[in-house]
Amino acid sequence: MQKECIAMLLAGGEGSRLGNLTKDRAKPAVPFGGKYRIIDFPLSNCVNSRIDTVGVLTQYQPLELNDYIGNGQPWDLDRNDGGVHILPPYQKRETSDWYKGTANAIKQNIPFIRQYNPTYLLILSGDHIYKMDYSKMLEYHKKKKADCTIAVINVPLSEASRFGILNTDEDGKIYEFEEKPQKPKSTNASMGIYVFTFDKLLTYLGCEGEDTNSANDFGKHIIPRMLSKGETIYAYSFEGYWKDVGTIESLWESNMDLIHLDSNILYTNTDWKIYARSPILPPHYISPTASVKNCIVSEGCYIEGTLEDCVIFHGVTVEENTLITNSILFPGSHIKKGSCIHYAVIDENTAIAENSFIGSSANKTVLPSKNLVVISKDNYMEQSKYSMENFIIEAAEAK
Ligand code: ADQ
Ligand code: ADP
Repeated sequence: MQKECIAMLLAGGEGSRLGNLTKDRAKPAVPFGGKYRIIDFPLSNCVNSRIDTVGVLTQYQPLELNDYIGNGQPWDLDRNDGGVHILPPYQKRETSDWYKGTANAIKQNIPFIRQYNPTYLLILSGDHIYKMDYSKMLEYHKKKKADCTIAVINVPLSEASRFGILNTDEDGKIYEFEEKPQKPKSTNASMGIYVFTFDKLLTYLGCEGEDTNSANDFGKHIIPRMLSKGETIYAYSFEGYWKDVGTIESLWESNMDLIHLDSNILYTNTDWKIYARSPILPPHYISPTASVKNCIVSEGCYIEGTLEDCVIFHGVTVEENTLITNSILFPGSHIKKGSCIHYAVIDENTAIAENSFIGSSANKTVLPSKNLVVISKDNYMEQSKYSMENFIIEAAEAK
């Protein structure tokens, strides 16, 4: 079987900065945007870009992610010829090894890739929210006769040291790349999305005589080494919405972006569909006692209280005399009578007791990033346990 290009989706990072939300699920399996999981975005982008073969590299807490992806049917990736394949690190018996980094994870799965004999390999991250046509990036890579092409976006200088930062000549050819520099020399940031000419990548993964020990990571090792050896690396500029949702703050912000018209990607460009595995639930019900403003409310919800600026996932119950603002309620959470919740993320199947007060002040001038509260999965919060002080402690632990 020969495919021109297949995708490898890196879904195995620990995601420690998402705190309790990734305690027992991998980062790409974290719920997002009312009915999705983060991984729906790159998987849907693949299908929409006509890339029909995707290897998903898992590592930490893969169970929920595996269950979610299943046979790939929601993304139309349940195929005999290609489709989606979950690749855990213990697959190969003899050289079974924990992935040592992003490039090492690819290297350990070369036998999988070779089955398709691809000319090009697309490498994706499992923790980004965006809509992107990878086929255009691939065309650009071919046109430039590049060895590697990196998708690049402009970021604020204050955030640049979180990214791989690069400089290009007028034609877009990269001559300088630094992974997470302390003093960034530009605001052109790598999105961690790469197209490689596969044969060339093999050389640098240490498969053909190269020293292997320092080839574990794309940003730290592979890209700098290719540049130093004079390989042709191009920047592919991306201008749409893109967010790395690796922290609680960025995850919260990206959810909130969905309820603000200028930054919304769900209700714009709707031809570019984002697919998800959805539960079969009745439509949401809003009672006469309820007030709902500027919210996403998903199926199977039962709302009797007041909601403002919230993202509410499926199967959530909000009882009467409640006030919930600037918050995200994950599937199956249940907010009981008389409770107030502000600037919080309530994880799956969490019941909040009557008359609880959760989160920081409802005063919108308070900076949410300092005060976001995360209430962990499958909890039943007793009112007494949660004084205001406790919330602040929980928020600090979540970071
Ligand atoms: P980071 O996101 O910090 O920077 P990294 O932690 O290597 O890079 O993770 C990249 C992706 O791979 C994530 O989705 C992560 O979950 C996953 N991953 C990490 N280790 C893995 C492993 N061992 N097995 C499987 N998956 C793994 C990268 C680039 C920067 C760029 C940013 C953009 O290195 O140059 O600016 O992405 O977000
Ligand atoms: P975080 O939110 O903690 O930065 P990421 O998903 O971005 O989470 O990845 C966590 C870090 O752990 C990354 O630097 C990644 O390379 C590293 N990592 C992932 N798997 C392993 C492993 N098996 N051994 C060592 N480091 C790993």
